[in-house]
Amino acid sequence: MNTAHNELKAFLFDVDGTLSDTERDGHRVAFNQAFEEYGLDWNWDIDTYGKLLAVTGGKERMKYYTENFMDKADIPDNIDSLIPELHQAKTRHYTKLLSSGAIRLRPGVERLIREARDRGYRLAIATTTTPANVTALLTHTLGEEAIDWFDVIAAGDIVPAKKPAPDIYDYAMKQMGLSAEQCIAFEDSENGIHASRGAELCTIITVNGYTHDHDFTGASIVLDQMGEPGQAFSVLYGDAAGASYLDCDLVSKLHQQCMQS
Ligand code: XBP
Ligand code: MG
Repeated sequence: MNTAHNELKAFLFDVDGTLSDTERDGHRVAFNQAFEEYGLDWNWDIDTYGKLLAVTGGKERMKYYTENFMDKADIPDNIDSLIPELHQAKTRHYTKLLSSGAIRLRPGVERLIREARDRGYRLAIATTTTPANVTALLTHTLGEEAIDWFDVIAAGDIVPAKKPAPDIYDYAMKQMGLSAEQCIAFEDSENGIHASRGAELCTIITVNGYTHDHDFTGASIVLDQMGEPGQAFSVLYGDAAGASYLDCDLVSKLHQQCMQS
């Protein structure tokens, strides 16, 4: 039974991999465009990028690449000043890609967000990516007005410790004046669920091509997608109570179960 203290009030969404499959054909492509612009012969193929996703944050990912995938002798001397420059270029390429409309939302995301709004749930974003990327994605998929649907867009360097640290979720909840019991998180990756569970949030997972083998211990449910009427999700872990797509009723049921466990 819900009390005011643990009544579900807000949906907190991760962005990359959860709202949209941005990594392989979005961020990866933009990184490679930035490398080319700067005359570097670095090229992140699809498999290599999967390994690099172990580290969240674009600047952090580039540093990790130089330290773990390159010969020391090949690392440019000015790497510490080069990475922020490369990252600015990458953000420019990425937001341009989004403005072309090439990156869409995953199935069920727009429907769930609209239903949540209609039913009075509050919305927030908790992501590692740069704020400009979130704005561009929301604007080019849901429209300009969608930015205002979210109480908080917690993103990028606003907290120093990125996912898997829980800080970005803690920040978003603090801004909203809500406790973890009053929120539920939507994630797609192991780093993501570490962050959300670390912030004591019940968590719904939708996996993608890069994350289907991740460890999602602690998830309320693991799905292949949110699904739509007529486009059923597959349940990889958990109990969907007979539903074939994720709607607010199922989110609320999963939250209640999680509160009782
Ligand atoms: C997202 C990320 C980000 C993006 C790149 O992780 O790891 O680093 O790939 O974004 P999550 P920036 O979905 O767990 O938040 O280049 O803007 O940092
Ligand atoms: Mg993610």
